[in-house]
Amino acid sequence: MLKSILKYSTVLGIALVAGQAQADMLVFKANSGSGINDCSGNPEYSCEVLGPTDIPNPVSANPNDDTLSVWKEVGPLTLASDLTVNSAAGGGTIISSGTTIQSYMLQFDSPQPGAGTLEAGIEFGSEVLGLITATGLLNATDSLLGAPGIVYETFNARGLEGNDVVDFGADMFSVDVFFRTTSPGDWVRVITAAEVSEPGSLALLATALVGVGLSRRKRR
Ligand SMILES: [Ca+2]
Ligand SMILES: [Ca+2]
Repeated sequence: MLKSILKYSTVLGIALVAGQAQADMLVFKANSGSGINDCSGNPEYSCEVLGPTDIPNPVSANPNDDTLSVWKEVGPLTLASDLTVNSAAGGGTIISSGTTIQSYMLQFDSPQPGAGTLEAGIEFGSEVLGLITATGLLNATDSLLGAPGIVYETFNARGLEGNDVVDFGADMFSVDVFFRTTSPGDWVRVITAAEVSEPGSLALLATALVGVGLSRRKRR
């Protein structure tokens, strides 16, 4: 976390020196095993992790506010064929058939006149495998990777433009974004590995196994 903060301080410093609009930083924290459920950052902007019933349906250009919205889409899903992404974590643009994944949507659409900017680090509960950032590929993967029952409208400029930056975090469990948006905003689909048991469950499982071991010993 400290590393992230330092990194953002550096980025912000560079942005200020360069005389660009000040970037506002948000950090979404992962809740292991169940994706992301917490966020913090500059009060000028906010972030919201949407539950299944909170996702606007159909998903249009709205919500047009200063909120970075993130929602869980599909998973665990075992890919029946290679999935083309704009950027795969290991290089290239393919996540291999047979990989079990989870998809998320990130969406930021500022209502400001002119372009709004937002910088964020988003941490996930499992390893990030790929990013879908181009409008065409976002639209093309909605049917496979979109949240069940949600209608995704397609827009020109839905994806990222030249001023936007999105990259894999150094820890492989996070994504760093810098969005410069006008409606319909900037949308990124993040593909992670399927979530594994959360540490709490693992700890409970370990306790349970120890319990079984003890009771077996007792029987002997
Ligand atoms: Ca943009
Ligand atoms: Ca855009």
